[in-house]
Amino acid sequence: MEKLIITCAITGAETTKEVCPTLPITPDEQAQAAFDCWQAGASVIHLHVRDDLGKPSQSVERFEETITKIRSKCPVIIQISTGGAVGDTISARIKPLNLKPEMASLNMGSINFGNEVFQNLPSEIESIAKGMYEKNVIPELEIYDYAMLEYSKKLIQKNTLKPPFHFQFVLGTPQGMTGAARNLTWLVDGLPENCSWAVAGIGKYQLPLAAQAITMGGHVRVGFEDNIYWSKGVLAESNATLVKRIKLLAEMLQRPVATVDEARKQLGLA
Ligand code: KMH
Ligand code: ZN
Repeated sequence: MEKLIITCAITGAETTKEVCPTLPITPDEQAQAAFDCWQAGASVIHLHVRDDLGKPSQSVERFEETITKIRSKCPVIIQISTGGAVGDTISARIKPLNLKPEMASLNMGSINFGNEVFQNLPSEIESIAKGMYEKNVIPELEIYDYAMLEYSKKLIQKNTLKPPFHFQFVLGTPQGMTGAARNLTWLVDGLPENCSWAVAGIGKYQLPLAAQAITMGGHVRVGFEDNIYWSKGVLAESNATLVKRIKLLAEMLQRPVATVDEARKQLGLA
């Protein structure tokens, strides 16, 4: 098995300070959180930013400021979000790609999200992918259900998606596939050859899916974007504590954790 890559999605677009008082939202808070997560064992930071009011934003300037601050503290791989928040226009969502981050998320289909639709039309997906490759940004393919995996494989066949292929299964969103163990097994069985994969379990699914991925050879995403709890009804102190727990779990299961350089190599970024 490859060494375990731990990603932390430190902020997201939906989590609020009201429900999670230690949520990092300013560039300084996010840089400190990224540093703490890196020290705890994370090699990738999945990044959304917020405006001065704490609202989700795709502002290039805010991304630039935050990335510069993270960079000054630690060498983590920064993966920016092109998903943004539900309702953001595609043009707003792709603007931060101009900063040419090492990686960015690429959402492979539409899904109900609360009472709204997180819309990703095929033409939009293909054009975002094209824009990423032009800027040498490696996509992480965000998969919320099996159809999105099948669609990704069609795009691989068409050469619209090019290697390296890294999939992220996001399981347990309210209207998406649940984080039942069999769902992850089924998705992994359907992967194309020569790819890597990770799982982001939402809420109560974060920990069990992480354990499953560690034993199946996948990688793991944790963080306040997906889950704010340490255990039922008990808030996690910080993103870093969630990362640390995965590192401990991996050590107990005898799966070595990747450094940033090792993660970069495994993901084909170098
Ligand atoms: N905020 C969600 C609607 C991504 O980062 O690419 C989408 C999301 C996925 O968070
Ligand atoms: Zn995200």
